[in-house]
Amino acid sequence: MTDAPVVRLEKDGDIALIIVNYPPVNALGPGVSDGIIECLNRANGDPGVKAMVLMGDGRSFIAGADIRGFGTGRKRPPIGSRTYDVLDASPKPVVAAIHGYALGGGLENAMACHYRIAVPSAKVGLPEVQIGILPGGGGTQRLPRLAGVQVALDMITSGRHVPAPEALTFGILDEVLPQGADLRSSAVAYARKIAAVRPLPRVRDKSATADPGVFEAMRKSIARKARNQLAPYHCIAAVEASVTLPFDEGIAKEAALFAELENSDEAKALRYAFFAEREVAKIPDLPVGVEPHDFHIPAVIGAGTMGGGIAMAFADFGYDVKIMDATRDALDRGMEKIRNNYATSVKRGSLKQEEMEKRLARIHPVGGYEDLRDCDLVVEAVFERMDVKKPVFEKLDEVLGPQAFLYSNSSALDLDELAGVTKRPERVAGTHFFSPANVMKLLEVVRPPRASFETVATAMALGRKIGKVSAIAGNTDGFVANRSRAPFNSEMVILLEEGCLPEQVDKVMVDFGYPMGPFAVGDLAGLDISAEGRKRRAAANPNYRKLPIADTLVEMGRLGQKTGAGWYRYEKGDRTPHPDPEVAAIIKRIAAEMGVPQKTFTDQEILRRLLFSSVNEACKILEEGKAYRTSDVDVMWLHGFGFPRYRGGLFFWADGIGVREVYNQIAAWHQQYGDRWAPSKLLRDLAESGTSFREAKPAPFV
Ligand code: 3H9
Repeated sequence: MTDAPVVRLEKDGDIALIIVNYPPVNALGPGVSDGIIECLNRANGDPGVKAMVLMGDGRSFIAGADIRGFGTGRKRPPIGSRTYDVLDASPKPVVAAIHGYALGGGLENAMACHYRIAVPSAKVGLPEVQIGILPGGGGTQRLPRLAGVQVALDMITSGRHVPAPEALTFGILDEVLPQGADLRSSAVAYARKIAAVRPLPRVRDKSATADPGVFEAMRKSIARKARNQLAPYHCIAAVEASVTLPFDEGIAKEAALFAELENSDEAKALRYAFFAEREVAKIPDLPVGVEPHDFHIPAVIGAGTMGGGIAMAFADFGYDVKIMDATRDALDRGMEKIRNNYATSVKRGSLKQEEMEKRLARIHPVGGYEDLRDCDLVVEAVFERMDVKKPVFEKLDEVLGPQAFLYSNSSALDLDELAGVTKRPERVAGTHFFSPANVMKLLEVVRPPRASFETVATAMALGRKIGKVSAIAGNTDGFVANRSRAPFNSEMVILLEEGCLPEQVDKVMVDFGYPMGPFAVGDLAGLDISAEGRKRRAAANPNYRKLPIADTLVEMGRLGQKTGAGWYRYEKGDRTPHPDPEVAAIIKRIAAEMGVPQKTFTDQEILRRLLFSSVNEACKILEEGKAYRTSDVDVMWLHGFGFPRYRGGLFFWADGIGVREVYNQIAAWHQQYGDRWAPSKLLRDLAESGTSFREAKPAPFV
């Protein structure tokens, strides 16, 4: 850190430039708002200055309030003396000159300026809802006045980043500069052009109008997504105030609603998730100087569901990618599926036909290994069996240049064993995508013991480049995500043996915040997938807890949606799950054969049986040194399994209950159910020492 001021005043003739310099993203950290006000006052007091420009150094304009300051009791200036008020009251015009991001408090400051110009690559937005709060710097009052109520509602309840050209059409920006124009000199010229214009155009002087039905309609339209949350509704209420109240009263209403949200459980969880997502990208023991390698010609081996999805993920982010399969037939079928997937997006309106063609053209089917010679990065996604994968790796090792990286999309197999068939085990690691691979955000990067840091860092960077959240996992059966989830998957079926029904369990989990219940998800994925894994584990471990109900459904050919029946039954051409009396009868029969006593369950018992089993397993993973941080597990659950973000993640949620209570319950179930509930040592240590999951120290990564 240097002693350079976080905001400085420069002059270019009769124009003053107020420049924020608070790396890395110019958040409104300590001293920034005060600095802006001080510079503004100096410029207003300088008779040689006709107008001002507000801009940011480095990569952004202003990325918003300093999120680390929320919930800390940090004092904020009262309404009337905030930057927004001082900008409003400025007798000389101020031009906000935007590059990078103008988000949250950044855009709110820009809207309190008299003019806004931006480079074409800039993005603006009010993403506060994503951290459980609302725009508290006048955004809910100024944006509807500037861009209209509907645009304001859409932007504020979604938090999306709006590209500058679109923001121009909304009226948020006054001008988007031509490509390549220099922002600083253009802003100075713009300021000179408007310096004498009076009255000063102030957003607060405009009015916002809307049909009152708009707000109710918005509440209805977000109801499903905003389940269990307060912030999206408070956002709507605040925007409504822009229509029903004078500006100053609207600001007071916004502040009151903001105060209700700042320390809510939802805001705390979402702030935690924000920082956990940034932490997960860091490899703590990465030696200084190790950089990820760039790749130019990626390839995917296997054109099945996973391989096709992975190839789409590359193509979606602008990469040309080769794709290969064992036979021409399989490859053709894979390409057909890819085309159909894109066509579905076009039909739904989420993709333009022209964009579909561009993406398809980036996916290059190739006939054999010879065609892969020039590839520098390969993701293997063939059938999940070691004896199928090994020959593929042998062949890749033989054909590809020595610098090429070989990654496997395995979801559970021993990658060290796989690496062992090559002469480059240091260049072999896992890139475990989640299905559908072009949609799901999580990329689990698996680090087998011989993989080099370059190999792991390159996989992490690969994820980032194709829009994924990359998280590192150790080489353990099921890695981190699936291994921590596995007990949940068993427990949900064991609950059926004890008297639950799939629809009852699903309802509890949907009420908790999952987009779908776990049984409905099972039907979507196909029940044969997990049956394969169970078979493999049962063969390897005589004490493996069998799940006769799940096995029976698979034996009956009830494989899920694809066969019209699984845990639920499905009408032809419809994905709605219907509870099935036949399943209820099977459950009853098997439970009786097993002699399991039947009981009724509360929602809380169901929830805890599922999630505590995973908390315990995740603790075992940490004590074995197979994950770096508890928060990494949370990120995996958010992006791999649809865990509700406003609950932070598995461990964050469990911390809300308390380590001691979690441990006591697990210990009690250990007594009742036996070994599968044996508490992990780490969990016991945490409970005994009163340490939270967040503060837990995992064993060194191995
Ligand atoms: C707000 O404005 C409230 C107001 O309405 C009124 C209040 C009264 N604060 O994401 P990156 C850190 S709420 C603190 O990797 P990128 C981040 O943790 C705010 N820190 O970069 C990371 O640190 P580290 C509304 C922040 O280029 C580093 O910067 N604004 C903040 O991939 C780099 O971040 C938002 O919600 C912050 N506001 O993406 C915007 N922002 O290196 C939140 C970033 O130690 N920010 N950091 O891990 C973002 O969405 C992305 O950071 C951004 C850049 C898109 C800007």
